[in-house]
Amino acid sequence: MQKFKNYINGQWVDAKSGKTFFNINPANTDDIIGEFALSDKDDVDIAVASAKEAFRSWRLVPAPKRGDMMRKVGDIFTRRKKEIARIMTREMGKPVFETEGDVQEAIDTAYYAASETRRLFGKTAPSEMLNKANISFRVPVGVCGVITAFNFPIAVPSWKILPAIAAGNTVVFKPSKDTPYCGVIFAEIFEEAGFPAGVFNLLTGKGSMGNHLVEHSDVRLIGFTGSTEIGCKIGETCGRLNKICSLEMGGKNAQVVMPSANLELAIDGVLWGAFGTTGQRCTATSRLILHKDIYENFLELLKERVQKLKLGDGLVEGTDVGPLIHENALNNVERYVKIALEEGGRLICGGQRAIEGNLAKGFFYYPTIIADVTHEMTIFKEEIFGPVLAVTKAESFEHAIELHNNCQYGLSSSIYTNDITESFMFIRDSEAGITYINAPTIGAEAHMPFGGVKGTGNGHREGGWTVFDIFTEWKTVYIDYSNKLQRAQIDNY
Ligand code: UN1
Repeated sequence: MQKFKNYINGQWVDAKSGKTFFNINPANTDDIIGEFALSDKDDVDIAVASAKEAFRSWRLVPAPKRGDMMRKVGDIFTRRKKEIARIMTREMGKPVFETEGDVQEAIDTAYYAASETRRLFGKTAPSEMLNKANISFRVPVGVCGVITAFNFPIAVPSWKILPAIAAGNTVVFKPSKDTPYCGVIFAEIFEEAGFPAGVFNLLTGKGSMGNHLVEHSDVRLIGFTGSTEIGCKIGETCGRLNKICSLEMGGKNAQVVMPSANLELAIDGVLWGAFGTTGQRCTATSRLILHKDIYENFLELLKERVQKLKLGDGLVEGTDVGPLIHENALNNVERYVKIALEEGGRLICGGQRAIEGNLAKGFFYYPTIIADVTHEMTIFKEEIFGPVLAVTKAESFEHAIELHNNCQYGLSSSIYTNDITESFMFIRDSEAGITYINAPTIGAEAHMPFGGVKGTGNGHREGGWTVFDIFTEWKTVYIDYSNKLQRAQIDNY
C-alpha cells in the first residue's frame, strides 16, 4: 500500500507526530487507497511559517511570470488528466466521465488564472488637486489557508489555489479528509512545475487541524468550501480574528418545470442535476417544482428514466451513479428518506440501500424520488447531499417562484420553459447566485463568477475575474508633484 506525505517548504515530510490515517474506496471498502499524514497544530505552524517566508519573494515575482508558471500547472493537469481522473474516482466514487470533467475544470482555471496575470487591472482617476496623480492597483494578501470538500476534490481547490498563487499569495491547503490523494496531486504538480519552496504547502488530516489553520495568526485569509454549519463557525473565528474569509456553503437548489417546456429536455436536466455526483454537490438539484398541469405525467416519465440509471463502481464503464462518500453519508440519506415518508412524502422510486452483489462492499443508495413534498417538510428545507429528489407541485408560475424562494440557501436555480416572459421573470426573481434557463442547476464554467446568496455564501464569488476580489486587496497611491503641501478637502475649496 502506498504511503503519502505532506508537502511543506518544497519537501515531502511526515506529520511531526508520525501519525497517519487510512483512506478507503467508497465503492469497495476492501480497497485501501493509502496511508496519509495525520497533521496537527505543529505541522500547521511549520507550513504557515514556510508560506510566510515564501511570500516575501513570491509577491515580488512579476505577475505575468507567475502566469507563465501557472500555465505549466495547466499543462501538467492536461497531460495527467486521465490518470488523475481514475485516482479521483477510486478515492471519492463518482464515475470517470465526471472525474475527467473535474480535472478539466482545474485545467481551465489554470489557463484562465495565467491569462489574468496580464490583466490584473488597476484604476486611475483624476486628483482633486493640480500636480497630483491618483492610481490604484491590486496587491496579494499574504498567506491563504484553503479548506475544501471531497465532492470536487480537484476542481474546487483549483478555483481558490490557482488564482491565489497567480495573484502573488502563498497557500497552505487542507483537502478533505476523504480526498487526501487529490491533495497530494496538487503538491506533485506544483513541484513538477518548479514553483519556489513554500509557495504551495499541503497538509492532510482532519477537521481539527483545519481549525488550527483558521486560528493561526499568520494566516490572513481563509477560502472555504463545505457545509454551512462548519462555514459559519469558520466565519465566526475569522470575524473574531479579523481575517478575510470567503465561504461557499450549502445549497437546496430547485429546478422548475413549466407546461411549455420540452419535457424530455427537462428530464435529462433533472437526472443530471439530481443524481450526478450521487447528488453530492452544492449545486445538486434537490428540489423539483412541477407545474400542476404536467405533474403526474412528468413523474411517470422521470421514474422510468431514474430506474434505468446504473449504480456501481465509477471505474466500470457504463456506470451512471457512484457510491456516497462514507457510511455516515449513507446513514444520513437513510434518515432523511425515513423522515420524508413519515411526514407524508410519496415514494416514487429508490428509498433503500443497494446491497446486491458487489454493491454491498460500498456505500450505495438507489436514486430516490419523493413526491408530494410540501414546503413545511424537512426534505424541502434541509440539504441532504445524496441521491434524493423532493418533488413539489406548483399551482402557477407565481407559486413556483414562491416555492423556489422559500429556502434558506441560494446557490443555483433552474427553469425549463419556452415562455420568454417566464424566463426573464425567473432570472429576475429567483433568489440564487447562478440561474440556468433550460439547463440543470449544475454547469458552472471556470471563467464566470460562482457563488450563492442567502445561506450559501458570504457575498464573495469564486471563478472568473471576481475571484481576484477575494485574493487581492487594493493599494491606493497618491503622487504629489506640486512641491508643496496640498491638503485634500481643505486647500482646494
Ligand atoms: C460544488 O458542488 O461544490 O457546475 C461545485 C457545477 C460544478 C461545480 C460544483 N462544476 O456546479
